[in-house]
Amino acid sequence: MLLPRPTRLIRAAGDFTLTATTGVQAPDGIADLLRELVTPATGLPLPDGPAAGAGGVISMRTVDAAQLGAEGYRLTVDESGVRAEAATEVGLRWAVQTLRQLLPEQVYAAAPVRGVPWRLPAVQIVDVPRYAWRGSLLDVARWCHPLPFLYRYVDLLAAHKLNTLHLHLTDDQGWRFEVRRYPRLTEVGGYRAASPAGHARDGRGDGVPHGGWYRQADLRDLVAYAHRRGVRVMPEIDLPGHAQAAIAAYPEFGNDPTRQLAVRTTWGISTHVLNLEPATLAAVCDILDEVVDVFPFEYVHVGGDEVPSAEWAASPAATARAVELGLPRVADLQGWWTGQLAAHLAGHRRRIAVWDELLDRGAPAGATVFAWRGTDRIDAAQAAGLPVVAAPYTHTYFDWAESDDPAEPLAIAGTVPLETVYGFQPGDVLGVQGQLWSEYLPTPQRVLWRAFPRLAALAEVGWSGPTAVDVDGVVPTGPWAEFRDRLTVHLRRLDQLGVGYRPLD
Ligand code: TNX
Repeated sequence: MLLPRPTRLIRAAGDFTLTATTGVQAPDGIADLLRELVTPATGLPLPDGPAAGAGGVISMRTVDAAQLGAEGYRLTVDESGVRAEAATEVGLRWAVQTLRQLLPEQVYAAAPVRGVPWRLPAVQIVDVPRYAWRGSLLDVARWCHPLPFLYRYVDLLAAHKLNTLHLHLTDDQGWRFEVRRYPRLTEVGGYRAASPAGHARDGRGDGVPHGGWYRQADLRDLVAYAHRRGVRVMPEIDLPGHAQAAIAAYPEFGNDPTRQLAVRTTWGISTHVLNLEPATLAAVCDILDEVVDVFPFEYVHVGGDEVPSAEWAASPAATARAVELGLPRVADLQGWWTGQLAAHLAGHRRRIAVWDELLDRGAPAGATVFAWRGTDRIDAAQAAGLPVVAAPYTHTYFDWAESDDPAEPLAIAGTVPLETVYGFQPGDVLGVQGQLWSEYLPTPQRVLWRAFPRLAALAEVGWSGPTAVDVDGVVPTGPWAEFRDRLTVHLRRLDQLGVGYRPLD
């Protein structure tokens, strides 16, 4: 009952039970991960090396196996023990997660559970993901979720073989990334006076200040922790719109340096955007230098969604620049400006990721497009010859309600039902990503309620693809029914982890 469903699984006769004398032979990082994930609940020491007694061995190693790709693995359990092979350590990390799912669900408990035989069914698994990018966006700008929750969230991604955490670190309502060179970004931009009470369309404020931000050193530790689990962290600095917090901190970044804006206290889109002057571009490049220093991942997301161009149209400097560059519309300055960021980041050997609005404003060559405004934006990105991550709101916006039941907690909009997520067919893309914009997700509890089980369905879309196969010898009655049965079992794992997910209908 694995989730996501493996490429191939054959159930063999017999089983293997982990005991106090079961040993581990694996690269250090893999053996450590196995113990981190299995020892707390089982109490088993899983010492290095062949077992002292007759406890059998868990052997995991990298081999020359190009067909397994960057993340695939083979896993065999028989009566003598466990063998896993992969071409990379990342593949072995996913094998560890599969091993954990093969154990009784109590293995997910945080404290020792007695009286459970830690029995693994004999199986032969070959498992290779369908998509290289399997992501989850967490918006920590609208609400600054506590650092320990980010660790927990990384664990949950890894448990679903999701390999990318997209951290949306800045927005109109808050700047959460410490920048040494521009300390006011967090000192001022990290705090707002109030937030909407109820739905933003009702126009009421709660009068309660909110703020917070992450230290670079803490983010570095988070990145290292995620790395040990096979999860890459992609930072997003949303530019040049959704940047009112930055303009509140440094009015000279805005289009009217004499105007002191506040960090935005309502949701929606600010009309205030960065100016396109060389000094501001240089400052943004300085900021990005600190970003790449903290986040080693190849991709840096520079936003670009929902950028109103009215301030540029009203700015003599911006309109003159558009003319000088031969751009037909002042809005096209965004494409040019983002190209400057791409060139700067290329100097750090980084690629940029952008929201699909850039397709309409001259997306820089080589940018990876995050298609969110419907599935036709996936086609648009492909028509432009750019790599695309499928993130359409119709299938992957988990901040939307799951049903139109009036008992649903307040959501930004509705609905993205679980079955719709599972039925998503992204096509020939780099990968898929689920979005948790946090306007209406003020607490970790609410994030998890909205994330699960939809993120589990998306994990399967990203890893397994849409074809139903015969798993565990059970012939599925249909892909959805088969998934639902497996999900029911999987939810018991989430129960052990204390994840307050939305119950199935
Ligand atoms: C649009 S999706 C936004 C976000 C909001 C989200 C709410 C995207 C690239 N921009 O700023 O949080 O809608 O669903």
